[in-house]
Amino acid sequence: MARIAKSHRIFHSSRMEISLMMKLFCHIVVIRSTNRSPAGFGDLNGDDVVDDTDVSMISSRWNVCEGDEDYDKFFDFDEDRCVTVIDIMKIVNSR
Ligand SMILES: [Ca+2]
Ligand SMILES: [Ca+2]
Repeated sequence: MARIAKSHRIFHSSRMEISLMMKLFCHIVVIRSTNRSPAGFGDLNGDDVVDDTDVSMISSRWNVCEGDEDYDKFFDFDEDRCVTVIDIMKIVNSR
């Protein structure tokens, strides 16, 4: 019984992750179609636009957590000590 409950949780978690990734993908498509965005919070490289470069900068650090070699607190906007899809979505949504 516990094994079934555990596998259900994993399946449910995977479905949530897929849903979040689909939302991220849709936002990236929108960014690519507009190509440029006004600068603001999401301008990670300071070039006065929020674009694919900024999204790529944070996406390359996806699932990097405190203690990992590539962890940089700069990209951990919700300060949960990991760069997750939530941090990435903040950049995607800041365009
Ligand atoms: Ca930028
Ligand atoms: Ca985070």
